[in-house]
Amino acid sequence: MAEKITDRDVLLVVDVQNDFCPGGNLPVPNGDEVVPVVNRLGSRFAHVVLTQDWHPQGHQSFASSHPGRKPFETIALPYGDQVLWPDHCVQGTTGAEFHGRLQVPHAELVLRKGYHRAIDSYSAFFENDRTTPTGLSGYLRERGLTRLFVAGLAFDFCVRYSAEDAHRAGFGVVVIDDACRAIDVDGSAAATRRSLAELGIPLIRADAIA
Ligand code: VGL
Ligand code: ZN
Repeated sequence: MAEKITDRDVLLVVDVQNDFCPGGNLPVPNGDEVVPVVNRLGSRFAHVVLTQDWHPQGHQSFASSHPGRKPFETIALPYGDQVLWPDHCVQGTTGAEFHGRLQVPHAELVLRKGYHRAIDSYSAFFENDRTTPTGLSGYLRERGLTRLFVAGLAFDFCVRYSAEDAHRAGFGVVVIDDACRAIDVDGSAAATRRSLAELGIPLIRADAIA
């Protein structure tokens, strides 16, 4: 079934940044392969929003902020369990810049997230405490944008949490499978597929968008 793009739809391009691509500090396997797919898709949407992971140095989600801990271990923080990451997407660094071949000049909003030192933010809507909003739902509602097509990195973290929060906030949501790549920590990619299915969030291919 083909999904037809309307003027109330927005393409949400999640974290297509150097650090999440091969050669970066937290490379998502084949992360750069989403770039041409996103570029083609982007040109077909009137409305595009980009998110940018944007951490201060010494961010709590960095393993380096927790002596004796290593990347990809999980620790308990006041707001819940947190996977520890290599330092990545530090504000103002090359790693935090969008991939050099990403071409969506008409994107209307760049939403930065993860800038509070003590809270990570996977979702474009809420930080990982699940209560601090980013402002995105207000932005979308004020602009009359009602359905999100979600693409980018990483499928099993920021794409997943953004899609699920959008759904819970009452927006229509579609995830574009071949426009995403996963990190896959401890089965997180399969868990994401199960969770999206349980919530009834469709996972479609880019060529199913008319
Ligand atoms: C992400 C881990 C840490 C993501 C961001 O964009 O999926 N993952 N920060
Ligand atoms: Zn991050």
